[in-house]
Formats: sequence, structure tokens, C-alpha cells
Amino acid sequence: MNAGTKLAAYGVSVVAVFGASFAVGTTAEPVGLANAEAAEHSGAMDMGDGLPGLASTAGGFTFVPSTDALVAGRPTSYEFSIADEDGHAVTEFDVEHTKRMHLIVVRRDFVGFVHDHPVMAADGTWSTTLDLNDPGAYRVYADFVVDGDKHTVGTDLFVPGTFDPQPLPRPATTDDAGDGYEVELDGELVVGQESELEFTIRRDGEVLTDIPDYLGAKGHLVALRDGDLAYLHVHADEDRLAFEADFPTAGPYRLFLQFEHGGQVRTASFTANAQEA
Ligand SMILES: [Cu+2]
Repeated sequence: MNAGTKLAAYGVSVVAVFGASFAVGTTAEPVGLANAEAAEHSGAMDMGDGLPGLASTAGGFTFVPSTDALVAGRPTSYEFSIADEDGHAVTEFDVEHTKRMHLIVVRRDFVGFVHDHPVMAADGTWSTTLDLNDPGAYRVYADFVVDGDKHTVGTDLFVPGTFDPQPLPRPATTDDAGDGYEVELDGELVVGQESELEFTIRRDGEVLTDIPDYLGAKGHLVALRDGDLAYLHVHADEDRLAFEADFPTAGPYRLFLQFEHGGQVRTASFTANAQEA
């Protein structure tokens, strides 16, 4: 049998099998429906939709970056789109935290955290300028809402050069955010329940009470799991610098708190361990 005949025979058998299952489906419809329902309940239909940010495709959306490498220390245009299940670039996004797209970029050892808001062209191409100073392997997250549902898909981004990996900083409840700002974290990270995390900002030792809204809340928190950089969805308290997060497993997480003060966005970062209840 030559290749052509083989392909033709394969085609015929596929049609035959497909035809047979179609016939079964039409004559025994309840069985098919029951199976589909069972699959849905067992979570089989959600395959690949584990923790946010680990997959480049999740919930029917795919992160399509224009490049997977950037040059260190040079502001460079970074473009991407979010493709739907048919491969078409999505152009309709809901506003969340005052923006339609939140782009988070961080090196896999948690160095060089970036939180950016790209601009979308009419064809669904998002673009921004990234200036990554340190070579290494980065994780990029696109965090967005479509039809009321929140999605986070991730992809890798490489910056060639000599990579000097940094150890995970020790757990701490205070961080120096620069310019005399110090941020204190209060709250326990408890596995499997909504953990409340509250932050206090001091400048030169004085507690600041005049923190303006940044992205529709007093602050913005990104929580990433150590080891795989799973991205946690965090809910901000509208009136206080407090958040609720659900930590899926015990162990260390890296938290990035952003707030605005003195006309500038500032970032404090913490390592914190989640404990079993
Ligand atoms: Cu954002």
C-alpha cells in the first residue's frame, strides 16, 4: 500500500467510525447527553484550566505573544493577542480595576516585577513597551475579563544574557518600598479558606492615611506561588488596603503590593508562608 492509498483508507475508516458514532448519537441521544454531563461534573471538560497563569490556554482563551525573547536593558515593544477557540483575536474585553487588560511580567525568581496596561488596536493586538534590565526567564500573565468571567493566561519570555538567579527572600512582614516608604503585612495565609491580608503604609515612621485610589482600590495585590508561579486571583477591599486571597496549597508565596502615593506607583514585595488550617 503506498502512502496515498493508506491515507485514503484511513480517511474512509475515520468517516466510517464518525458515521457510526453519529448514528449511535442520534438513536441513543440520552446516553450521549448523560456522558457529556458526567464529563462536565467530573471536571474533564475543564482540562488545562488548573490554577490561573500556569497554562497558555485556559477557559477557551490563548495567549499569543509576538515574540518570546527581548534584549536586556533596552525598551522594546511587546505585542500579543488573546485568541478565542476559533483562533480569532478577541477584541471585546470588560473593564476590571479600571483597565481592560492587566499585564504582569516577572522573572521566575521573582526579580523585576512589572505591572503594565497595554493598549489594544482595533484588530485585537495589545502592545506595550517593556524594559527588562536583567537577563533570565520571565513569566508573563495576561489578566482580563470577557463576558463577566475572569481569565489569566501565561506565557514565557526570555531575556538572553548572563542569568544570576536570586534565592527566594526570607518570609518577612515588612518591606522597604523606597523613598522612606515602609509597608507592613498583617494576616495569616491559611490554605483552602479566604485569607485576609491587610497592609499598613508608613513614611518616615508615620502611618499614611491619605492613600489615593489606584486602579479603583486602595492598592493592587498580585500573589504568586513559589516553584511554579501559579497566579492567585485576589479580591481587593474597596475602602481599606486589604485583600482576600485563597491559597491552594501550603508553602511560600511571593506577594507584590502596589499603591500610589506622591504621584508615583510604588511596589512592596513579601515572601509569606501559607499554612494548613
Ligand atoms: Cu493592572
